[in-house]
Amino acid sequence: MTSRNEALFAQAQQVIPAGVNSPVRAFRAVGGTPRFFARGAGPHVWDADGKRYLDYVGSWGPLILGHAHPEVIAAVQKTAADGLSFGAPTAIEVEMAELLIRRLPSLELVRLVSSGTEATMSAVRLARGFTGRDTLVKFEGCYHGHADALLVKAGSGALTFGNPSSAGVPEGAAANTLVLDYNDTEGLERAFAREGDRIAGVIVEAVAGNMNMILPAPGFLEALRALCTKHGAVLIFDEVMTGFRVGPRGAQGVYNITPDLTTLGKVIGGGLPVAAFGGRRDIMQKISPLGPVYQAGTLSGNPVAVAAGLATLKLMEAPGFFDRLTTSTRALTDGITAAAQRHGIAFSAQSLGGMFGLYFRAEVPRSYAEVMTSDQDRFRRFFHALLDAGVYLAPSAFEAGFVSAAHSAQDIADTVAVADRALAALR
Ligand code: KE4
Repeated sequence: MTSRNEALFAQAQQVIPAGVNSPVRAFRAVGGTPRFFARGAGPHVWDADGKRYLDYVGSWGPLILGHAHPEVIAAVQKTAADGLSFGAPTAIEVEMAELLIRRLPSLELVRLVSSGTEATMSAVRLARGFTGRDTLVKFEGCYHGHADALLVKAGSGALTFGNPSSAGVPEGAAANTLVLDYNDTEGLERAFAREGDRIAGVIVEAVAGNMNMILPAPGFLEALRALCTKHGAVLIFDEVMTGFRVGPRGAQGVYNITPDLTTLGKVIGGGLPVAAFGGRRDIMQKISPLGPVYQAGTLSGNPVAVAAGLATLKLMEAPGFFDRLTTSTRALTDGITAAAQRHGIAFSAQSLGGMFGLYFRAEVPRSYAEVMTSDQDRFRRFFHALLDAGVYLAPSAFEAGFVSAAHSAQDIADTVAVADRALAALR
């Protein structure tokens, strides 16, 4: 009997490329049929067949309170009843900007946009406009959305400019992007020694979450900060994923580094399209219409979306919010690691705040090269065993996972028990 998921997937592929509106949703990294979700509540989602799952994707990070939090839904309904969009300033956008600036001391001015891609694309253009330079530095394995200048893979040799990592990106759009190795401080120093006064900016995931989760090596972010300061390059922390996820002040708060610009998304929209870029006043004042760097958006700061984000961020101010989230995320990773050890499976895991990484390799990876040695076949089998048992992980060995405030200690224990049975079958 064909499941509704299979029927919907067949139908979707007739009208949407690969049946999905974002590639990772197509399950190509794990195989099988994507689940079409019909409903979410708290830590759970239900697919088109009515099957329930504990959700550890949370829409790729935004749903830090869990699905359909009553106060978030109420804020959205109330705001929507007064109109969906005006294309004109609204008070709620000011309230959101003021809250973001209160929470992140590195923000002096902030502009709201509708996606992480828009935020990073705008921040890169702003860094180039502010410095009058063209060269951009990014790191292999870090993902910053799909703007042309950021769809670039490392050049053929060390310190060579990048090549497009996607069809449709002109050579010229990649020619100014230098792709370095994440956590390679020496490589960074060599790049600045050679290109320093041509570097407009460096964009980095201060905690990487798009090559699975990789933490910055001791001294890496500090070196980045010092080199950007020395050479007048703009340091951009892409905190679309880590902002208000790994801690109350994002990765910049955990590592106590002040970037020049920060990009945000996901959590600040609470599940609706809100993202942002902001930072030093002297840089942000170059953005249109104050300055010469153009940037715009029909639905930027949309009041209904902002209402969801604002309600989410306010609910996260509850005393002990991050302590509880950190504890439950750590219980998940510690529990699965202990089970893997009992079964003699090469496995490691780590967490920071409400974000975690699971790796089918003996040691926690510290670089792109190391994470690429993970056993993808074991991950695929583990992923499907959990999916069949009602636990939904990110459908790729190279994505981070997310716990919400709605996941109870029992939910975490149940997940660990399911993982234990799945790991036993992997021996
Ligand atoms: P969006 O344009 O997808 O809103 O944000 C792009 C982006 C920028 N920066 C970071 C650090 C990000 O993680 C993302 C998007 N993350 C992926 C998950 N790995 C979104 C999921 C998807 O592409 O469907």
